[in-house]
Amino acid sequence: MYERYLSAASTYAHSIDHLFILIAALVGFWLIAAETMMFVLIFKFRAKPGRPTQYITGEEKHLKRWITIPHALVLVCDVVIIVGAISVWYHIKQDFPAPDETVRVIGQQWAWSFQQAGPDGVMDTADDIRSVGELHVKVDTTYRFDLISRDVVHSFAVPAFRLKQDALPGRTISGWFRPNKVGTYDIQCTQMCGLGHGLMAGRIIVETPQDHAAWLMRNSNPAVAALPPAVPAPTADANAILAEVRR
Ligand SMILES: [Cu+2]
Repeated sequence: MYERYLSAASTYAHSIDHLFILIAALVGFWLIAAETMMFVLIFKFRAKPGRPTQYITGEEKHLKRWITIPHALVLVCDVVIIVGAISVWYHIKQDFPAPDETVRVIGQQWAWSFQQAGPDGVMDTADDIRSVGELHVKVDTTYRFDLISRDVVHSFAVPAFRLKQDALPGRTISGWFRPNKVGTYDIQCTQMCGLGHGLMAGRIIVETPQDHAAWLMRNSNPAVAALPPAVPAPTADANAILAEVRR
């Protein structure tokens, strides 16, 4: 339904969309019902010449029903929303499927950088691929991400995946996603993280297995792989990363 405005490119995107539609429908129904009732009563009981004002305490049984019955029905809707929300939360945030690949996501003022295994398939080895502002992933592959922050609170968001997770300094927070549609999608930081917050955008590129294998080979030159890992220092390289993002 939302895909006209925002593509859905992960396996759980539709679960989030369905939850939003459920909440909008239930809350929207009661909003329209209550507002309609209010305006009907205002119109029906407006001041008219010769009609005396009625003083109503609202304590009579037949009047109280107008409160108690909708109240009970709204509580039933609340329970439906809570059950829906918990089941989606559990599916996305608690119940991790076995990952095919792992990627490290690093937030720092003001760029996202990524580390993933090179052709050897093992993290933290010389052929790892590090990138800034651009993450390449393979379609129909379950990724586990380990999210860290080097400085302040950031929030890693991929709207097309319906993925959002805060990054907290001093903690590694894990999550997962499984892209199911080839394309290029936005990465955002959705937590005000300083002056350059608005610059902290990136792209996630979902590729076919062939394109991903080609990218992997192109970016892990054996000569580069032989060098010691070049993790950018948190502060020294911040300007270089910023310049990269602005380019
Ligand atoms: Cu940020």
